[in-house]
Amino acid sequence: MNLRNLLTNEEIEIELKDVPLWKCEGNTLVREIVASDFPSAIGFVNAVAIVAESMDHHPDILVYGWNKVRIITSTHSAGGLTKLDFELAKKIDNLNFFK
Ligand code: H2B
Repeated sequence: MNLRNLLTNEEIEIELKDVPLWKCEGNTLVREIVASDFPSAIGFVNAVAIVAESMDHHPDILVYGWNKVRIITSTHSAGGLTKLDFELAKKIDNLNFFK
């Protein structure tokens, strides 16, 4: 199975069960984080950047309201969600950055 193949709605529903911190918004996968402070939010963003670069799969990242981070992933080349987005989500969760 090609990781960059577009998933069906049924496949997305199944994948979502493995990433309860994430929700589907349109054709993207989103996680919202409230960090304790700005440096912590930025530290998280840096950790996500390293994971994303290692996968060659790059989410949109929004830092706002001094301590909030919104991670938005979709596969641009496929025009929607693929297995790669869920792999990225799991790797970000496994960082366990906010204990
Ligand atoms: N990130 C995301 N989110 N979607 C892509 O389709 C994508 C990417 N493509 N990172 C990668 C880079 C591609 O441009 C390179 C050439 O592999």
